[in-house]
Amino acid sequence: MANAIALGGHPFGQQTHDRHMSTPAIAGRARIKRDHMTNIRDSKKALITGITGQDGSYLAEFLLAKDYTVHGIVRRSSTFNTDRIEHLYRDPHDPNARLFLHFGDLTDGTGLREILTRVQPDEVYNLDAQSHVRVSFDQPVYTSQINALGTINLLEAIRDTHLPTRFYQASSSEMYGKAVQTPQNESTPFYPRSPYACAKLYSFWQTLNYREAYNIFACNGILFNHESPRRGETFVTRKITRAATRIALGLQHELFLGNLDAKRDWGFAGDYVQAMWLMLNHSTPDDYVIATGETHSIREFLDQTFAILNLDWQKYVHVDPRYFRPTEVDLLLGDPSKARRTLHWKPRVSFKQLVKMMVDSDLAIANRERLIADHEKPGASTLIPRGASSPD
Ligand code: NAP
Ligand code: G4F
Repeated sequence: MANAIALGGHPFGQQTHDRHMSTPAIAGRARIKRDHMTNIRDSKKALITGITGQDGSYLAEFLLAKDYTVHGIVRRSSTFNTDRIEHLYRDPHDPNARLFLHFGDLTDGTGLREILTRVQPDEVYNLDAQSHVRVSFDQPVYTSQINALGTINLLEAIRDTHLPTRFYQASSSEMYGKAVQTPQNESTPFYPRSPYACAKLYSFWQTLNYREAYNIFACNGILFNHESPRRGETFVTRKITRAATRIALGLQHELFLGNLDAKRDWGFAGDYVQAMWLMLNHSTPDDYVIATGETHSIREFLDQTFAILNLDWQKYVHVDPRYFRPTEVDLLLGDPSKARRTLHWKPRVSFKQLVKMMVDSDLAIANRERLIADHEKPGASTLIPRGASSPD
């Protein structure tokens, strides 16, 4: 259910100069507003790029619960792209508003400088990306512009503005690619296997270099795959839970996937955003692997998902080579001991709980779709094709 979120303008919305402060009720309200503005001034400020994505939405939630004022960069689009943060947003005129959005794009360095100068954040979380590995083979230049040059645009803006802001870079386990060692930790050499991973590697080293060259408090979180009910629908986990629940309700009959033998270390996104914050709030900047320390194949994910629904996935799943990647990452398994030791971080949600959480959420969505289908055409075919032409 998308609707309009107002963006831009002054980050704190309208100011509180009220010509009618003399009436007690309004004076009271003005005092509340003033108190709120004082609170806002005293609270820490975070700026999140990619706030409309899976991680951005969980991180915004997490920081708001910690009393931060949160600013997010949203790219302009002709349709609404703010669904995942709808529940957090309040009109900027609301005295309790603590989430503020700004139009911007990581390819626009001038715009980034302007936002940084206006917001003066204590912490910057760089989460935006063309985040789909398969798509990066089709759009390697675009992917590099966002995932590599976008980061340097942001780091340069921080350097130019001389802000003492702390910087988090969303690095990825994809950088291990054709892993030369298992499990992978902070010392494992990188071997990227996609335009996505090559671009992320560029940003990893730039982040580290800005830390060493300019003394910026900059950290890389090398995050292994993390999922949730808010995961984009073309990543394999969500593609499976969406399809399985729709199959269970007769809305779909088949599911086409690529390589079923790949293995991933899957955690819950809500747990992983806490690690991002812990990195920026530690005494020294550093790079950390964030993972569960368990790996599972796509087949195992299918087993778990379809078992919850009392279905046999072999009856519905077909392999379609169009989903194969020119170069695949066969096995990822992270060793998060450094994060456990130094940041006292550990994942809370198990693999089984994660799958159940995603199935429950998608079942609720499928039930709503079922109701609509029955209401619109009682007795007619209930098949609603989804993503038939999706390349990923
Ligand atoms: P996601 O759901 O795909 O979100 C990506 C975000 O980036 C969205 O808000 C998107 O905006 C924004 N974006 C894309 N291009 C942009 C541009 N040119 N300018 C401004 N914003 C742009 O990804 P995620 O799963 O939350 O991942 C967050 C970050 O962590 C990404 O950098 C990803 O590469 C990295 N990462 C993810 C995982 C994982 O397993 N999830 C693991 C390791 C690293 P729209 O909403 O408008 O599309
Ligand atoms: O869900 P995936 O698309 O995630 P992938 O490629 O591991 O990338 C995700 O995790 C990275 C961290 O390691 C992030 F940096 C990145 O931004 C993203 O969030 O694919 C997982 C595996 C792959 O081996 C893929 O080949 O699932 C396999 N797979 C099999 N069939 C499929 C499909 N993947 C997708 N997306 N769609 C399929 O039909």
